[in-house]
Amino acid sequence: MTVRIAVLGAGPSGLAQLRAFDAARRAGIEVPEIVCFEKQSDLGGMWNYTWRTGLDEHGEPVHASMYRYLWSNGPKECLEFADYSFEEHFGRPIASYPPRPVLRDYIMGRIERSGLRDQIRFNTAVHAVEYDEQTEKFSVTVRELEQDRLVTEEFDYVVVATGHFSTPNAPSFKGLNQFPGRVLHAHDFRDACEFAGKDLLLIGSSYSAEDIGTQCYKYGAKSITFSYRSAPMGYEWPEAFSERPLLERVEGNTAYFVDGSSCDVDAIILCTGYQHHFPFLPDELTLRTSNRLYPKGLYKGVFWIDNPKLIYLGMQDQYYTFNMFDAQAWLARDVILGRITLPDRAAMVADSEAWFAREEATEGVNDDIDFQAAYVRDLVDRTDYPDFAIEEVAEMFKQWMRDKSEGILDYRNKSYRSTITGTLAPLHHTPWMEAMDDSLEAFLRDSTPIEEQLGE
Ligand code: FAD
Ligand code: NA7
Repeated sequence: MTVRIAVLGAGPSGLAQLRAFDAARRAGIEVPEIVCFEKQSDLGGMWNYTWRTGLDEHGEPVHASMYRYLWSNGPKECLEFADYSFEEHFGRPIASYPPRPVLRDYIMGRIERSGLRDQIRFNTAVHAVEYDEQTEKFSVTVRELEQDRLVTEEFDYVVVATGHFSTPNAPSFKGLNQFPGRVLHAHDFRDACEFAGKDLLLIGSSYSAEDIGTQCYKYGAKSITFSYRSAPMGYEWPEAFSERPLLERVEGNTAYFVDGSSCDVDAIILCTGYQHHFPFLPDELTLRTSNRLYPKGLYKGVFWIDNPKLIYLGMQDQYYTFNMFDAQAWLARDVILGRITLPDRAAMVADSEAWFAREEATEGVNDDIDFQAAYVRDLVDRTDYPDFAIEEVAEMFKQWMRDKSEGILDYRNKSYRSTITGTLAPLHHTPWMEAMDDSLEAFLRDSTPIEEQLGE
């Protein structure tokens, strides 16, 4: 009987799993049958843009949290696939901070060139996964959205790659029901132009708050007030920005903060993060975690210890992204192929707890970066995923943090050197604050293909 694997989700993590098996197949190894279920109509996961919010045309929750004019918030050199460089994809060196459509093109390109699209069933939402102890198989029930019918199939392994930045964590605050302006979560934010000329209040002090705040300012918002629960971001903000402690209540359009200060605002955006949410999984298979670098219950951050035939990809908080998902997928592949044997349960628990404790002991962002680098190194050293300069990338992340401290509106104008090709990225033709067009065509304008550079 052929071994069957269900991959849930065709975002960067699920696609990494397809690519990992394809690499083995190309090396002459017999690989199992893989079916990837994706509820969207295309691959790319979070990197697909849609105007939709709430429920989609089939009544499924809209996955997208990305918005118009989103540019990479870290250097592309830190997320570059070790087996497929940006230069290979675009045929030219490109600047370090591409907008969303450029990164989407890159993610999709690797899959299209490998011809793996056929393994994905689009418009197919996973609704239930069950495990039968007797047969040792999973039954996966999906809704084929266009036909509106439920279908159940059996699999030996399930890879959960459904992402964890889609289901909002949306706390409430006193007075929001009466607030006269718009209140939304970052998940539903789509177009900064909507807020031109407005005074905005953003709750939260992490990536979404920082990026949506700076973006709204770029597209004409009058003022941005951030409200933090634990600590301010602490950047040297231009005059239109301010940071205040936690929102206490809203009366009319006046926001009151716990330090007694107040300000008038036109709209409120909850940038309060996301929940790990797996409504299709039974209790005993569900990962429950906050957004952290080492979620509990997973061996090597991937295998569900209570049933390692269930694999989770990309469930960590992320400095490393695409290349970390690859490293995870290659390890999952090798365990499924029997090239690597998992240790017994006690050893998996001990290993996972040691990593968890190590994360608990980190102090500050540089430690966190080193922690994730060590984790990725641990994965990469176990498989034939092309080794890449993981520790050099960690230093790049630290430089990125310093660049942000020096200029939160300017850091995207910097250049980094690819550890894969050795190329120093060219400067972009337009500083980020003035680059209003986020299309692929606008981004690639003025860049020179490699053949022309070589005079061919
Ligand atoms: P996702 O990309 O979320 O893909 C999950 C897939 O699973 C989706 O296609 C979804 O439709 C599908 N799915 C979900 N539920 C079901 C179901 N029940 N049935 C079938 N299919 C399902 N990372 C960076 O590296 N750089 C950045 O600049 C960056 N910016 C970001 C900005 C925002 C606003 C957000 C939200 C995230 C950002 N990220 C960034 C992180 C980003 O999430 C990762 O880069 C990456 O998309 C994670 O890949 P994934 O495959 O794990 O999850
Ligand atoms: P994060 O990084 O998980 O951050 C969530 C933020 O929300 C963080 O500042 C939290 O404060 C804050 N938060 C959470 N709950 C509350 C409540 N109840 N009240 C006030 N503040 C709260 O999520 P992001 O959306 O910023 O980033 C996720 C991804 O999206 C990331 O990869 C980006 O690239 C895009 P805390 O600091 O915990 O006190």
